[in-house]
Amino acid sequence: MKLLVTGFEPFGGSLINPSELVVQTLAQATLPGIELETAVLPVAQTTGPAALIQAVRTTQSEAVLCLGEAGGRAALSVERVFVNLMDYSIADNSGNRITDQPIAVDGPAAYFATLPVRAMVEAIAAAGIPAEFSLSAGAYLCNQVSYALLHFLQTEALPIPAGFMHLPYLPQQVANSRVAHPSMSLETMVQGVTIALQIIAGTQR
Ligand code: PCA
Repeated sequence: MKLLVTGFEPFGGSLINPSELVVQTLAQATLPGIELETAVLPVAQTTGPAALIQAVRTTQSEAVLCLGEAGGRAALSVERVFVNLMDYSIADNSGNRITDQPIAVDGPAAYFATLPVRAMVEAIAAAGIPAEFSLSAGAYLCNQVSYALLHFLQTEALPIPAGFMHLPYLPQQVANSRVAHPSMSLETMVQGVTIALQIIAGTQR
């Protein structure tokens, strides 16, 4: 099965984004039964969603798992729902800070993820890796690209399961912080995302 997994470039003044490192690591991996396509998306209002949809079109992937950083979360966080709202709390990497705007003017209020989210969370947790559901992907780029992708797939009537997983900070992102933020090692994140991909592809043993 051909799967597309995407991450994001660093944003908000940070020099690293765990999702980019996870995607770069997975790009070197061999997963039996899975043909992995990868992309790293810009954290930008117009080019972020456009790059994702372009990657889906050009790779002709059969399912899509997008990844992004959610600093402060303690577990691999499988998003269930994406709302039709851009309400950025910080500017994107192009310097735009959009507030109170819909993503698609004529779109529905929200889309649910179409990946097997329960099986993903349960399989990751069963492997001893912290995993959880999340009912909000925020109102920034992670929510936006996911909503835009699901809206595109719905509009084009493409039966491609798609969804999003937020990742905690890496240890090196919090090591010198005065606040005690949770973190997870790159190796553990890669292991958890690999399990999610195996669930999506139906190749988990
Ligand atoms: N996290 C941001 C955007 C890019 C990323 O990795 C978010 O949660 O919206």
